[in-house]
Amino acid sequence: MKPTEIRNIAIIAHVDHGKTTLTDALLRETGAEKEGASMDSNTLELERGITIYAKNASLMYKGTKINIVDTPGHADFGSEVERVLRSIDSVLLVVDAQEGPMPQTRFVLKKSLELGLRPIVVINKIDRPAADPHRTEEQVLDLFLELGASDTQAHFPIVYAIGKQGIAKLKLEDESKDLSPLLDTILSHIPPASSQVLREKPLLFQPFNLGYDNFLGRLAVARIYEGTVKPNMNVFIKKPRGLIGESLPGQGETRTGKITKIFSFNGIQKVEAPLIGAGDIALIAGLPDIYIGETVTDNEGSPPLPAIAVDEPTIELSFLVNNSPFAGKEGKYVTSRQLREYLKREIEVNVGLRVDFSSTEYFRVSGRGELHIAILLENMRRAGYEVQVSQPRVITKEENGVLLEPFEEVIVDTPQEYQGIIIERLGKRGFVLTNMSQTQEGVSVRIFFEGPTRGLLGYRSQFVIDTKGEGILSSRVVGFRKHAGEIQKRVVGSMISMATGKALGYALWYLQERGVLYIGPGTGVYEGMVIGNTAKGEEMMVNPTKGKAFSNVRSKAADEAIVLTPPYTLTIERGLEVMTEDEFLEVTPASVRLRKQHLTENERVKHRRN
Ligand SMILES: Nc1nc2c(ncn2[C@@H]2O[C@H](COP(=O)(O)OP(=O)(O)OP(=O)(O)O)[C@@H](O)[C@H]2O)c(=O)[nH]1
Ligand SMILES: [Mg+2]
Repeated sequence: MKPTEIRNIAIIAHVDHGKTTLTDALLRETGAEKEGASMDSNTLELERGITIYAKNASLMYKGTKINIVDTPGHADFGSEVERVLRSIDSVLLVVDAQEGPMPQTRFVLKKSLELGLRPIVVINKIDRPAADPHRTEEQVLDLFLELGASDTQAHFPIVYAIGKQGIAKLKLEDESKDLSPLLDTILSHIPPASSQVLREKPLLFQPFNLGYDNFLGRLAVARIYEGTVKPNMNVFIKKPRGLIGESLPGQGETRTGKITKIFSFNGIQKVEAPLIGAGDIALIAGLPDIYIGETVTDNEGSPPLPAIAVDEPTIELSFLVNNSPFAGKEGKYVTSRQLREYLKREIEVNVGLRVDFSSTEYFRVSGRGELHIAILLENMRRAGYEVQVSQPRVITKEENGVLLEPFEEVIVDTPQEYQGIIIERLGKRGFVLTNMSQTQEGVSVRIFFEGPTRGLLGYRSQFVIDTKGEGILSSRVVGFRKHAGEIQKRVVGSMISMATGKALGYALWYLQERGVLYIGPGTGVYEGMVIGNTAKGEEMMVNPTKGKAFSNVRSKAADEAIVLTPPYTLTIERGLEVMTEDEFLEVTPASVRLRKQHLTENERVKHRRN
């Protein structure tokens, strides 16, 4: 039997521009998956409507196998995308026809161009009311040129699409009922990945992702560059050499291993295979300590492939054993050893994440942004863990005696009336306006800023309030720059419980006048727990458990007059945003609580004095 031809692509874009919807539609149209199946299969992904992990799928079209990697668009997960790009032959660069290129569009395109890939541009969502495919196209071309695209790269094919309806066309005026124009472009534009010559070489692959199977353990996801992989093969595993100027631990070292089972993708399922040849993407079991970027070969003499670069973390915080008065009540895993084991496992698959295990009191965790950390915590609590974390801080470093900190590019789309307050607030937080344009004459604007990540921490919820939920803010780290000096943030004070017990409606009704509450009636509270914030910025000791004083004459009318505003319930992300330096966020399977590090007023006073 003649092996099938293969094409390997990744689908890349800014967050929400429609990658997953388009991938799902491609799988459906070619019969690879049924109605209702989605690449966003993880529970957190389904709940949040965003892609968190890069995932593989495959489909058959006109006798050719097309492997597709759907990638996350959120900037915090940028390193997921980078790794994938090394192992595919081209990308579908999806751009929302209404929004145009956004920060993450630039980032993923830049990485693709640097790797010499020749993208196919998909102008998507052309059905949106304010879609402007021509303008978007011009902006995309400008972006290619600005990023130094070569001549061949800048002559990219364009496909217009409505991913949601499963429609693609080569010209806007074309009639189309399906995605075949896009599929045909993939076949004609992307070089075949497989060949007889490649298949006959010694085995060579490099994992770009890791998976896990309850029975088989760790799985390597890899493009087979050369040769053919089979079950029960003995292989050599080589650690990568560092990038230029970098030295990696154990670089160039070789160890041996034995592959047990191999799988390829069929739709979104993995299917066991007797052999997988060069050009295809495979899941490989049997190498328990395999890591991203290592080279696997059956030819001891072949040199390791270059390492896969991963961006540096930008924020850090401490993870501690939960020692709140409610510790151990809601979680299954609460000890330091259990936290350590979880984090050890996590850093193996979560590539943008780093953990310093050297302290006995806490684990120092660094990541690519607040969402990156929030997802980690969310996964931990769902797995039954309890943990406490400190306020996230940006990572600074010194180069040639100059203090540097991470900077971000921010793009805001907002109704025009809110531009003043946004510019003012971001200005105070160290952000400089770099560009501004009308997106709809007299109605909405797009504003570009640059400033320190530090200034952005805690700003997003303010932004939602300031724009009445109508603004869109996106950002991405552009690198480490000279420290921006002191910045002004609005300080909110904490409302601290001085009692332990259950919060009562009557007490909350009284307290809600003084600030925003994080809890509702019936919530268990302890001394030192933060139950809300105070608008004026001062700290306030309160007693949320206090009932109404008894009086001889009970007045029914007065009891019924209690009307409580719905609380601003803390999620992990909200908690990370509102917390201050002297607080911990307590995360358990059932609750997210904010607390003072020192629970009693006495201890706090003592601590402040030192
Ligand atoms: N109007 C319109 N909406 C679309 C189209 N395609 C997708 N959407 C919507 O856009 C939103 C985001 O779609 P996704 O496919 O999840 O976007 P994504 O690029 O995968 O997002 P991330 O993976 O989080 O970066 C969803 O609400 C889709 O229903 C389209 O062609 N037209
Ligand atoms: Mg997605």
